[in-house]
Amino acid sequence: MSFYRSQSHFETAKRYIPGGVNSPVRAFKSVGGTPPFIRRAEGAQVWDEDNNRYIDFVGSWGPMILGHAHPAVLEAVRESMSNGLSFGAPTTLETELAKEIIRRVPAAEMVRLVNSGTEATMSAIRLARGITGRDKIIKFTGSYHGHADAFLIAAGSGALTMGVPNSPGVTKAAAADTLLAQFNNFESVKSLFENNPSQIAALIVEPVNGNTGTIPPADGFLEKLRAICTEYKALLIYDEVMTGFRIARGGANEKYGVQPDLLTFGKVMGGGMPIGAYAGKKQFMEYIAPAGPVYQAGTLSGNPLAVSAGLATLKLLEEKTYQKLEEAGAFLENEIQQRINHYQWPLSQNRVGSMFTLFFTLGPIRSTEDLANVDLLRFNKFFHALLENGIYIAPSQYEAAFLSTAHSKKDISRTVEIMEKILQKLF
Ligand code: KE4
Repeated sequence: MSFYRSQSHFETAKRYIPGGVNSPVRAFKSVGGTPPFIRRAEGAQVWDEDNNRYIDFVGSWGPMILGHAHPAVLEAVRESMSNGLSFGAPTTLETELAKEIIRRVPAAEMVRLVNSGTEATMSAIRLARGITGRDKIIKFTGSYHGHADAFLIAAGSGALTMGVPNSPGVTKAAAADTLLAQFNNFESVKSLFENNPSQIAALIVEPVNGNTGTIPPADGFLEKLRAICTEYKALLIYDEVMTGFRIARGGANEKYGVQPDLLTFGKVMGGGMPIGAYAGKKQFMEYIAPAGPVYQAGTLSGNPLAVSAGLATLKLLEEKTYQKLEEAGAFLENEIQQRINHYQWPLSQNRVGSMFTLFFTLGPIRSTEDLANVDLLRFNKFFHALLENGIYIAPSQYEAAFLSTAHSKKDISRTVEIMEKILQKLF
């Protein structure tokens, strides 16, 4: 494969944009090499500027659950934009999307739309602090909740990938209010509450961790988080920016049946357009301005095009769609597992529905800490060999890969065959 044009575009971009990208993880810094500049995408495939074609498992980091350029989603955006792009005034479309989220998500009684997952999580934290009058929050090492100061402490995703889980520019005061626990280690949560009994406003958790690779909650873990937040009168916040409408019709809230107080969303709910949301019990959400005193605002919040793309996407995501995604995910996982067992490769994998990660270390992987010995050198070689063979996974061991309804069984079989050939050479 030639990456000549992308290399030239990357050199140019670096002259005008920090690192040549508008989000760090896209720059291939940890895996090395040049990121393909994507020209177009359709279904499960993307093409770069050198006209290389890839089966795409990044899916724009989660939103593209229906595959790229789905006709119904494009049509919804076309129709919406013929009426204008943005009004800065309420529209019925926003009410429709709020109602659709409430129909799906058991703990959502009210919704506020914003423009990104980061806006959703930072607003949810501010709301929890406003309601409780408390300052501290608990997050988990390796989890990523966007780039607001409070979260860039032992953060996952790009922060972990780039080796900067604690970012410069985050003040000591901000960092002091963020307490760290270990995912799937309830004792680490319990001791934080015992040592800060009336200071914790909220615990924010990715109910399925997606930002140190895919890590499902241990049995009973979410129930214990619910119980201890209730006991200490802290709010339980589910960050479902990645899992929302991805792992089930009502996300992790529906799948695991535990009721958080607030939830955050993004990605899938916008079908690829810039959007986010936070939601929760009416008694909490009515603290948000202008209904209540906790301020949050946004020029393009509820943008009609983004909302139209989101509504069109959600309308095509019904129970049977998730069953199909589960079947596809299980097929992929079994095909890979058969080969891991046959060749005895030191690899493990986690999967929840259509999000999954192949770890270059032995499992089980239950928290970031279990990734201490991950073989990043081999992962990087694996990544580039896949790319050379037309398979595009996330350029980081600390991310999830995503299946869409556009991935065929043939795409999956071909991907596994290519993986097998590469791994036979790597081990
Ligand atoms: P955004 O601000 O990027 O829309 O959402 C932040 C966010 C919040 N919560 C969770 C659980 C998330 O996964 C994210 C964003 N995810 C990363 C990839 N794991 C986005 C990719 C990127 O940073 O470019």
